[in-house]
Amino acid sequence: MNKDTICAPATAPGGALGIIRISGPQAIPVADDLFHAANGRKLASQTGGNLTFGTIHSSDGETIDEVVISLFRAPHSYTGEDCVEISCHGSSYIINKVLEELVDSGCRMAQAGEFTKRAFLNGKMDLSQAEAVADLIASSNKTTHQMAMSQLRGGISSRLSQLREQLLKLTSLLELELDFSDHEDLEFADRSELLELTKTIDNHIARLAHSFETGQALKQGIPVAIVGKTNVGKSTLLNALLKDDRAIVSDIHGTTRDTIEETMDINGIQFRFIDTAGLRKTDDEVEQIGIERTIQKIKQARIVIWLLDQRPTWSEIDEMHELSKGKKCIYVHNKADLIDIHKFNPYILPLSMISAKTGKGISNLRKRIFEEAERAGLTLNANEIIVTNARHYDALTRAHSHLQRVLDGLHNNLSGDLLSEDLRLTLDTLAEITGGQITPNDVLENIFKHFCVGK
Ligand SMILES: Nc1nc2c(ncn2[C@@H]2O[C@H](COP(=O)(O)OP(=O)(O)OP(=O)(O)O)[C@@H](O)[C@H]2O)c(=O)[nH]1
Ligand SMILES: [Mg+2]
Repeated sequence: MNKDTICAPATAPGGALGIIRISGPQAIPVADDLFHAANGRKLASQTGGNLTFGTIHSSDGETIDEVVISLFRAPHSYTGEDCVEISCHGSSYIINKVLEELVDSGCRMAQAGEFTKRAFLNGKMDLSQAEAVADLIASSNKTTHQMAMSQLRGGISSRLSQLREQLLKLTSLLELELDFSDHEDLEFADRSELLELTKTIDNHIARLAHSFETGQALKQGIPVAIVGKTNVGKSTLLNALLKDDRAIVSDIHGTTRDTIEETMDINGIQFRFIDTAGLRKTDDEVEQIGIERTIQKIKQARIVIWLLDQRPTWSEIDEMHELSKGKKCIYVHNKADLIDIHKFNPYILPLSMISAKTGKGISNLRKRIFEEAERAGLTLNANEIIVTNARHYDALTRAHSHLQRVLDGLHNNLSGDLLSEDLRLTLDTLAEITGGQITPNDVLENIFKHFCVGK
């Protein structure tokens, strides 16, 4: 348990209101020292969940502000400790003055994340939920909000606890084999059964680890590269998609030298549009570096918009396919305003017509980009767990490799004690994600819970 009482501003400066948070054993008496309740009652005499209006005073008698105090009593608070939240006016003078008084009365300024750290240490949430709090605060669109909310509500934790149950079952089966191997009348689980169970668990872990790539794309914006020859209107298209004059547009071939990235929401999903240097043969060294970057960006993209302004040759079509193999591609013909559509000879590629300059076809293109993201599995399903945190991904990858060793061991008919060791490592590694601890007692309990010895 923490003995310190900590305090910190909980709101960003500049708003109409500011909230100062205090947590710890002295939170209530310290607040009582500064606060004069309008109803004359001390906070110490009140139950948790109460709001009290009054004034805050400095030790030298200055009235600092009129405030509302929210009182939370342990364990029914965010941190699990006694907590006080002072809602005052958002002036940085007021907030600093109140904090100064609190520190003079024995509080310590909280470190970054310390309230949430205490919530974890006091068992109010597990580690992955604590991390979700930071993600929730950072969320800027529907998807990142939804992912953080799912994690905060224990989405990952409950999936991990299902996997843990299955791993414990597997461990129990193996330990049973070890403990009673000299009892010839006892039957043990078939090794092929163990193999099947291990494979199922491993698939789940691998799938979770794999979802990290999607999680990253959703968090940072799904990368969409806009590529094509010079002067086809890539920068004009970027500007049209963003509804902003972001990139330089000119009729000089090779205007864009470096890549330009900008994010934008479509239907609550964040996309990262990347304008690139036009593809052409050039002796210009700088332009050549730009073109190499374009090729890199195609590789990193999930969706590639191939922009054209004239009919491509067969070899150009082959080249486009080759460069963007494995990507979701959208072929778009730009400068539709210059074409007489009745005389236009459509080409082999399935194609959208737009005019980046006049805006024609852009909203359809946006729709199409969203559909491609859906097709690539980059939109959220209600029950899907997506890993967005690198620490979780790291633990899942390590758990997967421990379990691979168990699988190899089962294939090679290794003894149960060697397999148990890797299983334990898998369990411990997964437990790192939620910050839980596995004790050998769990294994024992599980043996007697699931099996009846002597049957
Ligand atoms: N008529 C017409 N002109 C367009 C359209 N889109 C772009 N342009 C013009 O085409 C020229 C090239 O546009 P950019 O957007 O700079 O082309 P880019 O593909 O980025 O060119 P680079 O950066 O050199 O590779 C400019 O003069 C634009 O105004 C369009 O839809 N219709
Ligand atoms: Mg350009």
